[in-house]
Amino acid sequence: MNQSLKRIGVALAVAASVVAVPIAQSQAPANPAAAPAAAPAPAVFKQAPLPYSFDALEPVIDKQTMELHWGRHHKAQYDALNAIAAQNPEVAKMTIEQLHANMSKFPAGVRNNAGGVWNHDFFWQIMAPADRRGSPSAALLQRIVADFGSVDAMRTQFNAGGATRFGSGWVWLIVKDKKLMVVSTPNQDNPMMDVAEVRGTPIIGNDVWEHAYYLKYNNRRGEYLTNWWQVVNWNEVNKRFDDAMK
Ligand code: MN3
Repeated sequence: MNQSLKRIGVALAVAASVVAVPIAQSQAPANPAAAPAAAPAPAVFKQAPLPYSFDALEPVIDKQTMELHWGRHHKAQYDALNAIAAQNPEVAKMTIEQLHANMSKFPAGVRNNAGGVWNHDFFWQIMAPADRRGSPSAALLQRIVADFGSVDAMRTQFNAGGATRFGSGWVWLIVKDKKLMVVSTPNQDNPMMDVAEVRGTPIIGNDVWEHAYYLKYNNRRGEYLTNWWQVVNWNEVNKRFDDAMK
């Protein structure tokens, strides 16, 4: 059976269960067959596989957190964005980057889900297993020292930005006008969006939603922020820095 027939089958099964099952029952997790209901119609936006194993960032980020973060939270954002795209040709015809540049024209659902899609795609890439992490390039180090005084000072400012972000959001190291800056954004916003307070190109970013750290660190966001630097993929950060400085 091809994929579209499978999808139609799922959609029919879901439609039938929605009609047949009273609301009280449909809220109970009694019907495992209904689980694929979250799968959207034809996927315009496709989630890439995690570029390493779920336990590759242990002990800094635990396997279960990665499984839930990539497999549930990030996937749900792809599914929701695809569900919106299925109803909205304007969304379906744009890339994630084009959506970001035009975010002010779209409702909150696009902002939250396209933001979440981009943020996590980026996040997975700027972390790596131990043998692929590398170190900051000479050009990046020079820019960090010029803009912050030292790598430690940059990290301190970045960690403070993450620690003081009230509720959920992200902290970023961005390139803006060929200089580095630390900024933070609420929810799934990011500095690529036309609605961002400060716009720039992220080269490092950390997710400070509780789902990113709570299983292992509980409420200790500061400890997570400090430890997180151990898993940064400097090879990828260097590349993004070079591109942003062009
Ligand atoms: Mn997250």
